[in-house]
Amino acid sequence: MLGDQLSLGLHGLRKADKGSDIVVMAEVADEATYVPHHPKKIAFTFMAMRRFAEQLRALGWQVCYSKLDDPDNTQSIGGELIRYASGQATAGVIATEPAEWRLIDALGELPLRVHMLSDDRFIASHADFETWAAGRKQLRMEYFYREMRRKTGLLMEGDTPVGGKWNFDHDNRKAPPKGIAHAPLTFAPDAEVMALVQALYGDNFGDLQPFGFATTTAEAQKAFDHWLIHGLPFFGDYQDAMLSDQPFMYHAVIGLYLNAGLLDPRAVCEQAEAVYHAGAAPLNAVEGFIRQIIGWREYVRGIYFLEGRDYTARNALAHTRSLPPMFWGAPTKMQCMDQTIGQTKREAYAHHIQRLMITGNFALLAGINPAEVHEWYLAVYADAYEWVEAPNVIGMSQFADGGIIASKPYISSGNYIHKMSDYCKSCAYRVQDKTGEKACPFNLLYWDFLDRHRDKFKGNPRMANMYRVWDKMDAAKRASVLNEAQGWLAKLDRGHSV
Ligand code: FAD
Ligand code: DLZ
Ligand code: SF4
Repeated sequence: MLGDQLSLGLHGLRKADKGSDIVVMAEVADEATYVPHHPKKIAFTFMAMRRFAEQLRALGWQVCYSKLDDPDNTQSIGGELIRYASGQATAGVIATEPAEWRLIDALGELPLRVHMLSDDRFIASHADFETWAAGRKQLRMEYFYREMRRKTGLLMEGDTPVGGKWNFDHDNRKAPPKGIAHAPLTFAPDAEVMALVQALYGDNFGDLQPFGFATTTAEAQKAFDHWLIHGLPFFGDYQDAMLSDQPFMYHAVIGLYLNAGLLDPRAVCEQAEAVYHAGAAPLNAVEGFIRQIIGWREYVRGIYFLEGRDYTARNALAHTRSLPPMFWGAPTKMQCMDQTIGQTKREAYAHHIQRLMITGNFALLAGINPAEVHEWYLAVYADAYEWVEAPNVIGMSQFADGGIIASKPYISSGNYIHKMSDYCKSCAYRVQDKTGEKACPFNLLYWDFLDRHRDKFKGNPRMANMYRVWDKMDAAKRASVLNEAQGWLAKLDRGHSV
């Protein structure tokens, strides 16, 4: 059982026999170092694995558990399976399909008989997604989502969606509120794991202390119950809003629990639906939340497996700039980037709009190599696993898949950031300046991006308006925008603090 398979209902456990099978769980350097994970993410994984192993033992399972610093640990999943198998003269391995190509391939190459079972914690199987995708020109999430609503019956009245509409996103773009209360519940960490992670991975980007994530299903459920009361009612309205020093806004902060297996996607949706039926949260909030899980989460998994192993290497816009040091905490004068990266370092968390419209938007506009962007996102968030991170980064955020997920690039000038946040108020740059020394870099880079990629996007009807505005601009102004953008990027490349 892998570190993201911590579910008592896991397919592999259901098929195993308590009397004769042994559960193998292993903390290994291979998994802890395939990217420089945030120390909070490694600590969360090891604590949750250890507590899950205890739970299994209490239920009567025999568990072979490798701690990272066990002297005999071979430091790879395959190595540990072989080591335990040789001690037991076993016939083979029962595995639940790993969520990532790298480990699927590693298990396939083992000199052991591996019986691979589907991961049926997801609502759509690989076959379901392939059937849905077959013959479609465009794989739009919205249509997939409707199928998932029908399949689960969530927020349905017979064949029709509750409230008469499938999607209430239109109501979910309110500017940030004043003062905000929701913060996730926190829990006590395991001291032994904290010391281990500090000693081995304390130099990775990210603060290990203070650590407050839930590490069992019971704790994660408590955190979620708390959010259902205090966060869900406002989740829809302020889903896209950002405020300085408010890292969580009204978001659920459950991605890490769902992805590790501590919470079940259907169950959390059913609980949110019950809150709606009890009249304690509005439909736009509850529909929005359910859509993220049975829509987006299932959809990106479908795309990851449909598109295959080379997906993470795609670079449709041929972007080659290196990821600037500010992503690893070097100072920046851009308040929006400073806030988003700062909280990422502290919390191993940023919410969706920060990931998409601040750091992602910046990387795309600046033409950063998507492979480097992908590695960064995979490393820094506690909920990051390749199957969900890569489609969001390579596809949705960087348009590096050429438009499989996004019908147009998610780009914006400073104006959008100003509308949705309070960041610009305390920034060294001026969001209203389009050119000049203090011009917001997002303003310069936005036009530079559109101009650079005109051939690619000029025919896209959803972008026609952007090009019309650009083309109407005075020629001298356009030249100075492009000139200043180049100057700004040159400073970035020279390692200046920008
Ligand atoms: P909430 O906003 O409260 O939403 C509830 C749940 O819905 C999330 O926990 C998540 O399970 C699901 N969800 C919401 N949006 C998405 C989405 N676009 N794709 C898949 N599931 C979604 N999510 C990850 O789980 N792991 C990642 O590594 C990851 N990387 C991302 C990178 C980029 C560039 C972008 C734009 C998005 C990424 N997401 C990722 C999606 C989303 O941002 C996170 O799931 C969300 O921010 C997690 O915080 P939360 O639990 O508070 O979510
Ligand atoms: C993320 C992670 C980390 C940091 N460490 C381990 C580990 O030591 N052992 C393990 O089984 N799983 C770990 N994981 C989760 C795996 O990397 C995850 O299962 C794969 O990336 C597949 O999604
Ligand atoms: Fe970000 Fe520009 Fe606003 Fe500064 S002015 S916070 S760089 S959008």
